Amino acid sequence: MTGNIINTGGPYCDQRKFAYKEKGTDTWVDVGYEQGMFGKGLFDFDLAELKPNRTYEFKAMAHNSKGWSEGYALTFSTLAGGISNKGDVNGDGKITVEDIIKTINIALYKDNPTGVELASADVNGDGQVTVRDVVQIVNIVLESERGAL
Ligand SMILES: [Ca+2]
Ligand SMILES: [Ca+2]
Repeated sequence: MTGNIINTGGPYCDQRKFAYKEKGTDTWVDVGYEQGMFGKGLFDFDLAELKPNRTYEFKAMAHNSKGWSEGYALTFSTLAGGISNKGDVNGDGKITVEDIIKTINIALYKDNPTGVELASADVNGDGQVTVRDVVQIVNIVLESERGAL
């Protein structure tokens, strides 16, 4: 999250923070609270421990002797499942023929994948899901089956 103090309205700001909430809820949670002497400029804060596959709203807030002022609320979404795992497209912890089928469907636009599924299916990391990724996942599956024999 990045906020920008554009105009302090006179005195320096002495406090600044962000507030965020899950979209559709009413309770703003304060994070990244700082005290000090702040003029104009950017400030930011890395938010951790968000739930996957949710939409959040956040706003930047700054305080001076005239009180709190806040920016427009912006929204962002978290990805489903969190971290991608190359080749494990369906996220069950194993790379199997099901992941091959899912990758083929993504490559053929027969599947409407989430961001994490897309990232997991893009095994060679070229930013798109194509037959090349399918081939790599097939090789991973074949190798793991060979190793199991
Ligand atoms: Ca899998
Ligand atoms: Ca790719």
